[in-house]
Amino acid sequence: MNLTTISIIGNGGVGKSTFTIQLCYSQFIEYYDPTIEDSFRKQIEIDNETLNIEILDYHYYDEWNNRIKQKIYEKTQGFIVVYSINDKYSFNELENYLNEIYKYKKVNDFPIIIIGNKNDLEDERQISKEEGNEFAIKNGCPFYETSAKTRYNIEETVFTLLREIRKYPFDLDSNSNLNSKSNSNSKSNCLIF
Ligand SMILES: Nc1nc2c(ncn2[C@@H]2O[C@H](COP(=O)(O)OP(=O)(O)O)[C@@H](O)[C@H]2O)c(=O)[nH]1
Ligand SMILES: [Mg+2]
Repeated sequence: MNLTTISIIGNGGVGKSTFTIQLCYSQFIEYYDPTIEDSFRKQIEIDNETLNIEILDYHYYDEWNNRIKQKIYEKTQGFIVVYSINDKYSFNELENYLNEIYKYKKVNDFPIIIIGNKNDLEDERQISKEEGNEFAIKNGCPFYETSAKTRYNIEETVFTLLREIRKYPFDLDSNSNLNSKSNSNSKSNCLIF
């Protein structure tokens, strides 16, 4: 069965697990044990096609040895890179996550979507939507603000990433991305919702 593997990464507390559970089970959870490292599966109907997706929601990257990380990054076909609109620090870290992807994938372009989560917390906002959008444009990635609480833009995010993955010239045999090094044309235009 054809499986599309997506990893969700970003600082602790930005809502990665909540996002994943909202997507897969349509539930908002206040607390999810941050030590649980998990993968979730879901069938998604997109553009008249049924896709099986696997979302890897892993934690504490920094403490991992590189081999485990390498394995996970290797099988990932698209990344959701998350910050939280009420946490400037998580926004400032985005660049490191992107660089890490490019380092492990040995490419300078890959299916990545950037999301500013917790957009229901308007009163606590530290990063404007424009700042998020500008960062995404600079890095050639689609961008959404989302709320894993209200489900705002959760499915749209995943649909857009799946379309990015479909456009990307993965090597069909190995599922790697050998062809993509010089392929900067496939970078998407930025979307803001
Ligand atoms: N208000 C609000 N809270 C959220 C949202 N997403 C996550 N949270 C809360 O933020 C906290 C951390 O979320 P979690 O998914 O564990 O973060 P992770 O460490 O990135 O996996 C939890 O208390 C969640 O309920 C959101 O979109 N809005
Ligand atoms: Mg988590």
